[in-house]
Amino acid sequence: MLLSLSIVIPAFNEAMRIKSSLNQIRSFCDRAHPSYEVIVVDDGSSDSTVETVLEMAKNWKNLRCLRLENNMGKGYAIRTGVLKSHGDWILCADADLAMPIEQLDAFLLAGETHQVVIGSRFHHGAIASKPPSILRKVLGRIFHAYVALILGRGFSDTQCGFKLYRDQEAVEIFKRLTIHRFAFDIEVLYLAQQLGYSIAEVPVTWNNDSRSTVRILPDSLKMAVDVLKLRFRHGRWR
Ligand SMILES: Nc1nc2c(ncn2[C@@H]2O[C@H](COP(=O)(O)OP(=O)(O)O)[C@@H](O)[C@H]2O)c(=O)[nH]1
Ligand SMILES: [Mg+2]
Repeated sequence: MLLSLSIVIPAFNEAMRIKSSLNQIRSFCDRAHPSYEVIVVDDGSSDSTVETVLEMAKNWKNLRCLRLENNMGKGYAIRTGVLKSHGDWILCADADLAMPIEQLDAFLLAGETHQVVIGSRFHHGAIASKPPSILRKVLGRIFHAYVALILGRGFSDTQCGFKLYRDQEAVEIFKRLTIHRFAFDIEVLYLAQQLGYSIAEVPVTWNNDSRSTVRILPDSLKMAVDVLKLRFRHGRWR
């Protein structure tokens, strides 16, 4: 099967981490899925993310770099990449590639029967080969409990940065997206449900990267407010 795959990577000040992630993607895709494109969406970085990606693109025709003038948020960056992608399948992955790319094949398999496939770090069978710090673990649990309280127990992990979509369904979801920062993942799941798509949760193996771009206090507060907005707009999970 000739598979056409787009990998969308949102990147905000990722000059230090993105090269190694892109190299891993390149060696895997060249071998396993040669019909692919990688779209890095620079989210108004102030470091040398763009230069790093453009340098790699010089001898890698599958790599493209889209640039947002100002920092718009992870959700907006992904939306930009998804709406510019050409693949039949779209994988959205974080720049640190905490979920190794080799798991893509399990996601594609689940994609044969579901339109949206989301990674889960907390589903039975998930493995943290490099576990997060206690602080990140506690904050993750608090956020998960908060989402369950406000929206109901819909999904085991809404925030995993590894999600696969079929192309048309991804466009339908992302063109409706209104939440542009980290809580966008939750709106994606609402939209997928409303559009009648089936969603698979696939346990992932993940290596926590302690270098996060997330600013714990301001980003968490913004997320909490956005979850409330979604609750009042759409009600609880179905
Ligand atoms: N913090 C932050 N990350 C962004 C933004 N826009 C895009 N991103 C990307 O979103 C992803 C977040 O992943 P990461 O920093 O590893 O977060 P964590 O794994 O939840 O700690 C990375 O690929 C970032 O580069 C933004 O405005 N803020
Ligand atoms: Mg990360």
